[in-house]
Parts: sequence; structure tokens; C-alpha cells
Amino acid sequence: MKKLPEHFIFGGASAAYQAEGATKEGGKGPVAWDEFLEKQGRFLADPASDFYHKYPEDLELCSMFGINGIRISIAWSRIFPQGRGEVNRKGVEYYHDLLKEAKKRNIKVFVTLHHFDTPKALFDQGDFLNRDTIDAFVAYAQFCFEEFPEVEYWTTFNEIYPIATNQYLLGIFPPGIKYDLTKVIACLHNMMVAHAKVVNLFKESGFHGEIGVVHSLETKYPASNSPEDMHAAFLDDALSIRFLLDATYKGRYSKETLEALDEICQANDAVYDFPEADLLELEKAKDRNDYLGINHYQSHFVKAYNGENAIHHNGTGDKGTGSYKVKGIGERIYKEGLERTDWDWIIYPEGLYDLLLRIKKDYPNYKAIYITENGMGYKDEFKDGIIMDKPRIDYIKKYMSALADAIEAGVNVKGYFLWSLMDVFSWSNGYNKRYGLFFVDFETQKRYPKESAYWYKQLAETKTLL
Ligand code: BGP
Repeated sequence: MKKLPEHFIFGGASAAYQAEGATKEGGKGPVAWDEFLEKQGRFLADPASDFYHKYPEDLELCSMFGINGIRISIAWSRIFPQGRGEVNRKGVEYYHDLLKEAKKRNIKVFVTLHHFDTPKALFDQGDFLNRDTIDAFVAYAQFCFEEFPEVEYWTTFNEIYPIATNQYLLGIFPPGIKYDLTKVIACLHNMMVAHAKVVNLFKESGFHGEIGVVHSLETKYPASNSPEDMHAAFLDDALSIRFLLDATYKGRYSKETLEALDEICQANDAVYDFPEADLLELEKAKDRNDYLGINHYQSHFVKAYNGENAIHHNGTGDKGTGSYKVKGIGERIYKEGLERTDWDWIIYPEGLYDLLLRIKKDYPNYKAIYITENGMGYKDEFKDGIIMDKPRIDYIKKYMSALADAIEAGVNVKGYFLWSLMDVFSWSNGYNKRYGLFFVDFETQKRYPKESAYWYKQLAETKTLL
């Protein structure tokens, strides 16, 4: 039996583009995803979970099931349809209404400013590879801080590393570019600078509330004890974890990070440039983050690899079809004996424990941590309104238990947001990869609590893991 802290948040996470639907309603401006998905022809982000209209019902479900926190994101192009300039008041009012409804129910709301959905007008000019986007993002953030004083918790970005790599390494996010490490590093760096600028603005202007960033941090382990595999894990870790935590909490890139970058760049004919003024911005922001949001679903086991780039993303749920080999870094392998989901995500709760302890040790100025996403993509079976999702309960239980151990070991974790509150649209997988506590019939938009929702309710009420 393990206990979670008295004032812990038992939350549910969502994101605008994955939940709202209504992509062409209420004056919303386009995002690159609209066209990208249309061209791909597999699935669209409409109607998703129709959260644009159904949010009162979803918040009611939160109240009924003991969920005392939610993560939402603001769709930048609902506020500024062209990314900057003219404001769409309808979009602004929608978020005021949503926040009011949550407040009425005493549900804490964590609001992300950017969850993969840069307005198309800015995206087409290079997204965050174009430094003008940094300024547009800062202006959008300032507008939101002034407009929404009712928000207590702000998050600048959701998952800078997956944005950079899915856009420019795997090519599964628009603009669909593969194996371009120069772009990956520039995107990572520019977004970290944008984060730092927004944090500095927030603190220097004395805005109300707390501010942080959400990083996807998936622990890397060497596939064996060989020095080659250990080095591959070091390189993979440096690009995906150390780079971001250094920029967030050290205000500079450490010697280890830069050595790894140089090696990766050499193998890939890539280059980077970090102007001095950017580093000053990072340095100024490093102790100003009120919290770190961690999205963590899996761990990776990395083996040395000397071949060409070869990645296959398993976006269909056909177990065993995923592969990940990156030149100058390594190969992520499936380790015999470990559980994995149908999408080849390795279930390894120790990875969360190790990650949290490492942050406490290496980045002691972190202040507070929230697990902002964790959960299990699963092909739920719907039988007469009943959804028995025991594998999901087992997954959450194991990860929560690792989390409780980390808290016991002195890591300041203040809340957990399950991905996802209700079933939502998944960027590269569509609608059969479900994560929600509440099953959504995407035809009728009716919600049905799954077995996991009842389990989660009991957990939130007792704060006890049995
Ligand atoms: C994170 C994203 C979410 C969500 C989740 C599950 O990377 O922040 O938006 O999609 O992963 O991922 P997927 O939908 O690919 O299974």
C-alpha cells in the first residue's frame, strides 16, 4: 500500500487540436495540420471529441470522478487566426467560458500556450526555424497573460523534442521532413529561447500565477554494458533529455551536451549556432520556472548503430513494426522480456523513478514537478456501454507506484495528469489508439466511463495505491 500526498492533483490531460474539433468554427484560423491530414487521407481532427461544444459535460464527468485538475491548451489560431495581428474575440470568449466552468467546479486548470499547433500563416514561413515566430509567440503569450488573469498555471510549450524530431527527423508531423539534424537542433534551440523569453516577460511584468514548460522525457538505457552501447545511450539522452533540461535549468548547454551535439552533427553533416544573446536569455530564465511538466510514457534501450538513418513509425498499432535507427546516435531496440503496447511503447516504470531522481540530483533548482502526461494507448473494446480496460489500470498503477517511490525519495512531485481525460484524436495514429478514462463514441459523441475511470476515482478519493 502506497500513499500519495494530501494535496496531490489527480488530473486528466487534453490538447486543443486533439479534443476540440470545430477546426473551422468560431473564427479559428487554419493550422498546418488541417492540410497535412487532408492530404494524408487517413483521418482528420474533426470532430475529435467535440470538446469545443461538449466541455461542460466533460467537466461534469471530472467532478463526478474525483478529477481535480485538467490540462488544456489554447489554440493559438483561435485567438490570432493569422498568428498575430487581429484578435478573434469569439475564440477568446470560448476560453473564458471554459475556464469559468472549471472554476465553478474547483478544477485546477493547467493551460498550455502551444501544443503542436502553430498557426498556418507562421508555419508556412518556417515555424520555429524562423526567428520571427519567436517574437510572434511572445506577443501571443503576453496577450494571453493580460486577457486571462483567471489562469493559475501557464505552460509555454508542450514537448519541444517531439516537435523537432517528428517534424524534421521522423517526418510524421508537418512539414514531413526526414533526417535533417540541422533543422532538429535549430528547432529545439529556438523553441527553448522562445520559452525563456516568455518566462522572463512573465516574471518581469509581475503577471499572476505560475509558469513552466512541459518536456517529453523518456529515459534512455544502454542495451548492454558494452562501451559502444553506453555511448549510444549517452548520445540519444543528450539530444532528447539533457539538451532541454540544460537549457531550462542551467541556462546554458553543458560540456557533455555540446560534445554529443558535435558528434551527432559530424555524422549527419549538420551544423548549429547558438548566439550569445540567446544564451543570456536562457541564463536569465533558469531559476524562474515555477514547475517542470514531464510527459513520460516509456523508456528506450539504445544500441550502437553505424548504418544509415532508418526509422519506421508504428502508427497503426501492429505490434513489432516500429524501428528506430539514427545515424550518429544509435538504434532503439525492443528488449526481450519487457512488456510493450501494440504501438511498441516499452512499459518500464523504473524509467520514471530513475528520471525523477536524476532531475533532483542534476537540476536541483527545479522547484516542483507535475507529471503532465502518462497513460496507455489501447484498442478498447466497447460492449453494450461497458469498457473493461484492465491493462490500462495496471499500467497507471505501476507508473503511479514508481511516482510514489520517487516522492518518498524526496522528489517534489505535486500532481499527475493522465493522458487523456476522454478519448481524443491521436496525431499520427488517428482514432483507434485510445487513452481516455472516458470512452468517446466518435459518431454520437457520447461519453462512457471506462473501468479505469472508476478505479481512478477511488484512487483520487483515498490517495492510496492498493
Ligand atoms: C504526447 C502528446 C500528446 C499525445 C500523447 C500520446 O506526445 O503531447 O498530444 O498525443 O503523446 O501520443 P500518441 O497520440 O502519439 O499515442
